[in-house]
Amino acid sequence: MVTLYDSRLSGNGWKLRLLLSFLNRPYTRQILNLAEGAAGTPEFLRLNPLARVPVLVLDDGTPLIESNAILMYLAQGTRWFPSEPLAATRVTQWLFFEQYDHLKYFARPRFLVSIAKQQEQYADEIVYLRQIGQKALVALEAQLQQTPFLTGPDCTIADIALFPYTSMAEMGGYALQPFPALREWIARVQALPGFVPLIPQ
Ligand SMILES: N[C@@H](CCC(=O)N[C@@H](CS)C(=O)NCC(=O)O)C(=O)O
Repeated sequence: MVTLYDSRLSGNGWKLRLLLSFLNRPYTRQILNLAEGAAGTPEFLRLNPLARVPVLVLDDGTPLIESNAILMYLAQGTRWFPSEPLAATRVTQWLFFEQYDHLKYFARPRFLVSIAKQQEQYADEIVYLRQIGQKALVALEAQLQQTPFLTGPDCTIADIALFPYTSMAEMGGYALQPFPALREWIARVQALPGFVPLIPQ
């Protein structure tokens, strides 16, 4: 069975727990306390020298890092990652978008505002991050005005990659009210069979 190294509130880990659940694939979850430096131990650094979660360790001990790469690995050969070249490229395009244009601009404000509660101390940085993140919301809304999911009628790992930090955007001070198609998409993903919340109930 695969082992997922995760933290309690990691949106990147949540991506993988969503896909594992949609695939109905059993796994063991190891929850690290990042605030206590659990990702910086010599044992963990052997799994990921970048000292970050998530890491997925395969049955034979091989560690996989980078959430979207792990999504691609797990979803290969399933309907969550189409194999036809153009469809696969459309999915991959959103995975790169998530890492370059999205992740930091949502994860960091969420952390500063709602987890570390350092909004005042980092006010300028938060304003800067939100200015860029806002463009990502506009891009997502434009696509979702046209298709129910990011690459068409079906949910793929593109949606799974973008879902966690977009759905938690308000924790970082973003307003989702002006983005109706995006809010409908969030509800659509939440309604999928096998959906799991960030914090399991
Ligand atoms: N690009 C990486 C980002 C992973 C990441 O930022 N993980 C966060 C938790 S969500 C982390 O471990 N942060 C601890 C740190 O950077 O010190 C991915 O998509 O997996």
